[in-house]
Amino acid sequence: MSKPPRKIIATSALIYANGSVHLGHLVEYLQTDMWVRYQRARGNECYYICGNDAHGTPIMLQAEKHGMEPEQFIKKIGAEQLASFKAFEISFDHFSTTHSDVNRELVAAVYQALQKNGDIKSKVIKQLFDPEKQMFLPDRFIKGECPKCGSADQYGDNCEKCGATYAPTDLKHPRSAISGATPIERESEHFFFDLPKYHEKLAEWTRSTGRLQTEVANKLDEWFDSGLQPWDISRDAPYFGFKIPNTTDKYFYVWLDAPIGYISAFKECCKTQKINFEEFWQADSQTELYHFIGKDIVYFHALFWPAMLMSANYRTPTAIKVHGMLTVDGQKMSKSRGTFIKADTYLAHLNPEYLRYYYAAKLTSQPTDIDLNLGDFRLRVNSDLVGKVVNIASRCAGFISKNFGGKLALNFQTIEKSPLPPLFQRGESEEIPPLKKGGGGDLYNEFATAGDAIAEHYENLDFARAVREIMLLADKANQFIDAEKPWQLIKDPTQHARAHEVCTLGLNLFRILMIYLQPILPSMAAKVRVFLNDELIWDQRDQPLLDKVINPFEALMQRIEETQVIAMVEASKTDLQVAEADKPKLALAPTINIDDFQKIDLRVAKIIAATYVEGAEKLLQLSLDLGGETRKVFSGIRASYSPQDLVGKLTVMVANLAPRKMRFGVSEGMVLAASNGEGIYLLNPDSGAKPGDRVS
Ligand code: 2FM
Ligand code: ZN
Repeated sequence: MSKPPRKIIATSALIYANGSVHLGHLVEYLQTDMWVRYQRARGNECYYICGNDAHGTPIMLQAEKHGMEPEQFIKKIGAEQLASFKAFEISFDHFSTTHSDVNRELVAAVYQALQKNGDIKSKVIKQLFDPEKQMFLPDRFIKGECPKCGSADQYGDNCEKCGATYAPTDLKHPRSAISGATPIERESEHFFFDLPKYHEKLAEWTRSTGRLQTEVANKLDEWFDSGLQPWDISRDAPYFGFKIPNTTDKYFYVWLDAPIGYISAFKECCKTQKINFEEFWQADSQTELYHFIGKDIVYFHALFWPAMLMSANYRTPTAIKVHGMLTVDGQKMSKSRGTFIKADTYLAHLNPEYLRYYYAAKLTSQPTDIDLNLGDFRLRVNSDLVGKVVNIASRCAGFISKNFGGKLALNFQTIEKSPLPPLFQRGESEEIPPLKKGGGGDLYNEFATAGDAIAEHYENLDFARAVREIMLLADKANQFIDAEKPWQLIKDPTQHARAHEVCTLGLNLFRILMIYLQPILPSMAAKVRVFLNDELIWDQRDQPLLDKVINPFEALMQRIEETQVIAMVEASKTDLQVAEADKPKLALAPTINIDDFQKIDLRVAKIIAATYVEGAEKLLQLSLDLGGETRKVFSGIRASYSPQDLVGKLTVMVANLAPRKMRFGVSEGMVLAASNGEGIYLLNPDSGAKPGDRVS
């Protein structure tokens, strides 16, 4: 007896409603979509639930900049985002927004439950306030000098140069990134969720089987070890969000209402699809819930969220599936290099299924970063999809339509090495006979049985392995056609029957490959369904198509030309210019005089060695030749540079900075680099400068 269908909800992280979908978002959304499509193909009841994350200060400010009310702004952005996702064939069952009535109600209900449990405490805290803009400033909207290393222009929560983390009130010479005003400290009452109360339960939860990838669970242990802190869940007006019941000017912090958005989006979906909501969300639910997220938001999903669900007596996620970040050509996406590619820019130049395939070929079950190498992308898609998979069909289809009236053969009999009873002879009420050894039947059988391993790889999110297996099969199908040479058989009238069977088997092998590839390539699969007059059902892969009329073959996929990729990169650079024109001017630091400046001894330095620093995600250690003297300096440039790229380069350093003791050793100076949120760029003197030269 076959197992009853599993009941599953899968979600991707709700996208902030203030920007366009880009190729980074698509790693996660495509991963989720391919997994969901696989589940559906296996007959499971799987709902893909998503929406946008509409609240918070950045969205409020962005709406203001566009002269719109936030409600109007998020609607416009939400519609654009949904259109981009749809164009990439992402098959949401429902796409909602956290700014919905259903969510407002549910957030209030959850909050009430937390309060009832005694999990909400209030406390007066000090925060930086922008006296000009009349608002409290989130950490990201405060800039100033790093309290540890003195680097200018650092955010309120951490320093990109030395990697230190701190409170915004620790910044030296802080200023508001919104108005440029010097912020003042102000007190305000905030509400806190008692996260430490859930320490034990969460530690057990995160370590239970299958819940988290090992690497993620290990990272969580670090947080458990350093002690969980009460979580600040309120924000003061002005704020775009839901007002906290029984307060006049307090709002829920966006990260409280965002994950509850998963539940409310599902609730909306239940209305239209007649699903039993309680069955999926009650505390003892037997259904499955999976959140697909990036590694940057693990803290929220694996700690705050389950704790909130425990407190409010809802079920917790079955597992959290964490993926790595996207790099393009080995580096963080960069607007200036044209590798910060928006979904719509990509779509103007390339077929979405190319990217679906390439990501699938790279995605594993591990939260490691994945690289979109644009050269490899083109070669791989051309070679695998066009050169291998589509090639099988195009080599066989023509003969079937020209020579056999578009009808597939009755069996693969003549392909057998010895005279054997017909295989797969399809009679009205006949059972399909068992497959025989040593011929076409064997090959068919091998393709059909490979589905079990491929299924397991899909289930485990090891898409790269599934793709590898599928391509090995595609190679075998092509070798079979190479060996049989139907183009020669067809010239010899005594070999016509054999040519018919070879092409029939070729197309049947192609059909199995497309059954396997369908979660990755839904639109190509739709064309194949029409071509083969077949529904491409996973569980029918062991029943070949025989003695059946198929339709004329039409092109399934074009090769990628290099010019298309170049055009996409160029167009992405233009996107940048438009975005730059839209940016507010940077608020400058207070004026200094020449004497202040001359206190800084800037020197040309040559990088003679560069190494990773164990345990420091952002740092590299550089050895610098200062013209007769060597300095060792830690620099927060790891996100943008690999050690091997740096050795031999000239740069500029602050040579008279007092040595600073850091967690990893002493830093004897600082190198100069520009940073703009998407990358860090070391300064290089023009050619001719020598180590030790003074910069003034
Ligand atoms: O990090 C982000 O992009 C968030 N908007 C994800 C929210 S996921 C969920 F909690 F809503
Ligand atoms: Zn610093």
